Amino acid sequence: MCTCMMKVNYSLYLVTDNTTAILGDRDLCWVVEEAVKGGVTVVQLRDKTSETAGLIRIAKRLHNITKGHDVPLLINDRVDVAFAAGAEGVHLGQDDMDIETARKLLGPNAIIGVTASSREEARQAVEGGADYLGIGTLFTTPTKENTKFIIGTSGTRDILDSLASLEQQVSTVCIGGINATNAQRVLYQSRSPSKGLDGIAVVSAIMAAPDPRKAAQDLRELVMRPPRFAAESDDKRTHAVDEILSKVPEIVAKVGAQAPLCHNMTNLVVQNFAANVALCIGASPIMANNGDEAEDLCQLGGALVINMGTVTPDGLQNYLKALRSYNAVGGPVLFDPVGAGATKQRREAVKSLMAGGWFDLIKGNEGEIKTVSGASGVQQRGVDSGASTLSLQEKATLVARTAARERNIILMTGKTDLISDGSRTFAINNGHEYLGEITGSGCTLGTTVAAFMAVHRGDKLLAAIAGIFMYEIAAEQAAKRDDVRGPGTFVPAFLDEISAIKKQTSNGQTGWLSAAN
Ligand code: 3NM
Repeated sequence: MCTCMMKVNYSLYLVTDNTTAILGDRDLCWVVEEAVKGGVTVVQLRDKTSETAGLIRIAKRLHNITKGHDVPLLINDRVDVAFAAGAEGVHLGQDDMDIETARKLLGPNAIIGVTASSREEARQAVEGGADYLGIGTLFTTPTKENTKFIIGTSGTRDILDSLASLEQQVSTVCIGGINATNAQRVLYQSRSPSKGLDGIAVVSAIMAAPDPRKAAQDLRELVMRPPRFAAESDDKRTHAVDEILSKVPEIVAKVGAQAPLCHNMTNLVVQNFAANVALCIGASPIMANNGDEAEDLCQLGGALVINMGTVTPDGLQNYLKALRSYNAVGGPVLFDPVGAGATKQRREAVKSLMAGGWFDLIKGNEGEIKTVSGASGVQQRGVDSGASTLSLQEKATLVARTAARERNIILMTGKTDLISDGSRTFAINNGHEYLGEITGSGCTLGTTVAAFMAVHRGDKLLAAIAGIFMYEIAAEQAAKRDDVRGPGTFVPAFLDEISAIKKQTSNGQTGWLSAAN
C-alpha cells in the first residue's frame, strides 16, 4: 500500500467509467492520463463489472500514470484491489466495508472517502474517520441511475453546515450531474456560512468529453476562479428602509445616464411593449432571441432577461447559450419563468435553466415562484403550483428561503410584491390594478429590473427595488390622469409617466418617490 502523507487537493476529482456509453471505444488509461495532464487532482477507479484480476491490472496501469503526476488513485468499493495495486486509498459507499476495517487493512495513511447523502451519514462517516466525503447525488444524472437521493445544492449546503459542529475536520466534494456549465454555480450555491466544498467530482464531464485534457483544463480553471457573477457584491448592503429609499433616485438617474443595454429574450406578445418600456426608463433595448448573439452582446456591460412566455425546445437551447455567456462575464441575468407550473414542458424548462446556469434574480407570480422553489432537482415537501394558498407571511418565507437556497434574489409579484436576497426581505405595495388588465406588465417589470441591475451591481436587491418603485409609481400616476379611462388609455399614459419620472429624476426632482409604499 502506498502511503499518502501529502495534503490532498480535492478540487477536481475524476471518477472513471468504463461503459461504452461514456468511454466509447477509447482506452480508459489514455483518457485518465489526458485528464490528469489537464489538471485532475484525484482519480477514483470505479468499475462495477470487471473481475478481480482484471481490475487489479487496470488499477496498476492507472497507478503508474497517476503516480507520475502526484495524483492519488482511489479505488471504488474494493479495498482488496486498492491493497493489491498499491493505490492511495478507497472510496466507500454506504453499503460497502466499514471505515474502521478498511483503515485496519490499508493503514493509517490511506485516504478513505465515504458517500454521504444526509447529515446523519456525513456525521457517522466523519466520526468514523473518513478523510473526505463524496456528497450526493447532487443532480439527476444518466451516469448513475436509481440513486437514493437527489439533494441539490440546498441539501449539499445543509450537510456542509452540519459539519461545522463536529470536532473532526473533513474534506468534501459533491457529485452528480456536474459539468462546465454548472460547476461554478454549484460551488457558489452549496457554500454554507461555515464551510464550502473542497472540489467537484465528475464522471461524464471528463470521461465522455471528446478532448478529456481540455475538458479537465476548463473545469479546473472554473473551480479555481471565483465566479464572475458573484464578484461584484458589495458587503456594505443596507437593511434600513429609509436608507434604501434615499438611494433610489441615484439609481434611477444612473439608468438614464448610462443607458445600459437591456438584452431581452422575451415572448412574442410583449416584444414591442418591453422595448418601449426599456426606452422610457432610459435603457437601450435589444430584442435578440438567438442565443449565439449573446456571446457578443454580453460584452457590452448590460443585462439579460430570459422570459420563457412562449418557450419552445429551440428557444430553450438559445436561453441556455445566452445564460452561459452572461454568467461567464458576470452580466446580470433575470429569469421570468412565465407559466412555470402550467405544463410539463415548462416545468422541465425551469429545471433545465436553473441547472444550466445562475440567475441574479428570478421574478414570478406566486405559482411561478412555487414551481421555481421546487426546481433545481430538489425534492421539496409541500410545494405545489396551484392557486394562491399562502398568507403574506408564508409567501415572504417562501421567497426568502428560495433566495437563500439559490443565493440570488427572488421577486414574487402580486398585489404586494415581495423581494428577498435571503437575508433581507421587503414588501412593496405600489402599482395599480390596470397593470393586471394589460398584457405584458409583469414581463416589462422584468425588463426594467434587469436594466437597473446592470447599472448597480454592488447591491442588486437595491437596484431591483429602485426599478420596481419607478415602474409601479409611474403606473399609479398614469391611472390618476384625467385622460385615462381604462386599460387602453392607460398604456400610453403609463409610458409617458415612466419617461417623466426619468426626466424629473435626472433633473434632481424626486417628489414622485413620496408615493413609495
Ligand atoms: N456517484 P456524472 S452520482 C459515480 O451520488 C457517482 O454517489 C454518485 O456522474 C453519487 O458526473 C455518480 O456523469 C455519477 O453526472 C456522476
